[in-house]
Amino acid sequence: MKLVVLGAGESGVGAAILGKQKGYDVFVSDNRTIAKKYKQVLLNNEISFEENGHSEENIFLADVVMKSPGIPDSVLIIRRLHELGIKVISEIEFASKYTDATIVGITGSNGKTTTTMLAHHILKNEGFNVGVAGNIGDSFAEQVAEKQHDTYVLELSSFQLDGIEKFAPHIAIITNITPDHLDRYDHKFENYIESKFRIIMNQTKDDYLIYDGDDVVIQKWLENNKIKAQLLPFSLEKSLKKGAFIKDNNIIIKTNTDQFKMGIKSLALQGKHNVKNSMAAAMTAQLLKVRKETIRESLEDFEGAEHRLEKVLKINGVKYINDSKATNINATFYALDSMKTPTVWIVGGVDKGNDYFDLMPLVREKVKAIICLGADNEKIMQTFGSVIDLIVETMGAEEAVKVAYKIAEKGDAVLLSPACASFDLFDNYEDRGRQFKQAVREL
Ligand code: UMA
Repeated sequence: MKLVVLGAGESGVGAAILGKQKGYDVFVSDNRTIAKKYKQVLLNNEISFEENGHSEENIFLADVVMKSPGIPDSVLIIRRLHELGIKVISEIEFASKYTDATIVGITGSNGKTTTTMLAHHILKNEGFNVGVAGNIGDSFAEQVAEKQHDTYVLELSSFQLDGIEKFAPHIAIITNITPDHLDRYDHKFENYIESKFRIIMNQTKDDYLIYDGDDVVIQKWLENNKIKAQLLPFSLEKSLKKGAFIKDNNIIIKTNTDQFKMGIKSLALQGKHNVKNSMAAAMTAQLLKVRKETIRESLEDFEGAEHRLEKVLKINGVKYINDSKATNINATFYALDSMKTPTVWIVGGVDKGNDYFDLMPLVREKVKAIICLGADNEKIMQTFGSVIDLIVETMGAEEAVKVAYKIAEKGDAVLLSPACASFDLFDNYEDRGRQFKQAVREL
């Protein structure tokens, strides 16, 4: 069997390793120069590859193609593969065939990294042999090849879900659905919603869907579609017979016969959205029969995700906060909403179809200056030019931090919450966050 892997990044190289281990004739193709680190892995594993272009004559010999999530369906090579009827799947689909592990799959527009890390943290503390993968960290396929975990907590992007066929998580979580990545979905929100709900398409009545019961987009979809999995909503607004809700400042979780209770004040992660993330992770642990004591302790001592409202330093009474993971409007909405002091806001990058007007009330209320950090800042300047007096364009993290340092006064905050992807000026959002933190530390 010939496996062709398109894209030699984290998912592609992981899939190639697993494919080779399972006896496939593997060929990796990348249309750019392959990063040194990945090229070395391919060479070490004696996996054949090409770079700086996709050669059709090799690729069309495939029995199955694994497409990296960053490659859109609209590119020529993928369209041609579809025309030829060659199966194109994601790394998640490919890897899940080769593991019997219990899978927790977490998707949503925001909060999925935090919820994934929280769920992983609880299960690990309970002594589970658990891996964390998907849209986060080391490739799922590579871990299936090399680690043999019994349980995986997978953060799943819509791109990864687009390429599934039989993948069926025992527990699926949808944290929320708000517009994101619309450039990859014909600018149609409904296409993106459908993509997210692929997470439940192969579940059975023995599986679970944990979801935000206050999210109208999710509610509406569930009203109009049949689903087999058992539903466990979480809500901040209503009490529920089954699911997670708030009563007298406590989180209450009711799954089947079991009940769990914990004070909101003792959660390590504060803020409304984090209460929801904690509820979803705790419900997952409850379903997997983790002791209540472990769930409670883990939710109390969790340290938070890097690049997600991460406190960097306080300098001259000014707080510097790294929220580089905020790559869409909704994430930045949460960030600005959580600011309690006047804010110098660093924003911009690759816009995926943003409507910045949703942020207008928060910007009026909290933002004293805007620092643009992107190659093209036209839309941001046009939107906020009439309400914010001071808007400065910068072309790098260090420059943005230096400008922020000049503008911010004691008691203010400097918030990097870009609402955009990072690929114009940085390798990825992690690179952007790290460069920001480095620049702050060097002030
Ligand atoms: N490439 C081609 N042909 C093309 C286009 C790209 O060969 O037509 C090549 C590139 O040259 C590059 C490779 O494909 O070498 C990159 O593939 P990729 O962009 O899918 O990157 P990976 O390294 O495989 O990382 C992916 C996820 N990236 C994306 O979805 C864009 C990572 O999520 C994920 O952590 C990783 O798989 C784990 O397996 C990052 C992300 O930004 C964090 N995700 C988006 C988000 O969170 O918003 C969805």
